Amino acid sequence: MERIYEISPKPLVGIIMGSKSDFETMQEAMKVLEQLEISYEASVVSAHRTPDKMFEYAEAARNRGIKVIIAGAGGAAHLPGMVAAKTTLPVIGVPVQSRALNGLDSLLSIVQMPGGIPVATVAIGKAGAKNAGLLAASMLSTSYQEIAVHLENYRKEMTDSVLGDCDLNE
Ligand code: RP5
Repeated sequence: MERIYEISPKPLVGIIMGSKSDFETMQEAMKVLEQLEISYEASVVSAHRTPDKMFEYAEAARNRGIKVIIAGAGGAAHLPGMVAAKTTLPVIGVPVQSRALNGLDSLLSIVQMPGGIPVATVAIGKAGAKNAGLLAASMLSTSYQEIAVHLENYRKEMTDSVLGDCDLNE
């Protein structure tokens, strides 16, 4: 498996994406995990181009200590759903904004899962990737108190910053 980025020997979050071309989008998830001091790894794993690696990744993830998988893909975006089919870890799907159909194809490919195999699907593009990182943090915060504290602080800083922008009369 091509490993393109890893910040911890024991990552809690596994970020996978269908192509290197998804990196710019998926970086938003990485940035927020770094801000919250959550260990992660990131790799390119393609449902269509490297299907065996996809299955190996999904099957091994839980035993390697991964708690949440964030999977981003564009177009015929089968990666999140197929990974979810091979693991009972929570899978968050990020629809990458495709060139041909602006990401609507990615969104529908990821969100319309059959009953029985859930994928928590976020918005198309960078906002979705950022929220995928935050959602992974929320999931982890139920078991890791320090992550709950970091999330509270993140939310407070965001609120304070928006409140600071509210008075346009100054
Ligand atoms: C998908 O096809 C990838 O997730 C990517 O979003 C899209 C295009 O891939 P490239 O042709 O840029 O490698 O599998």
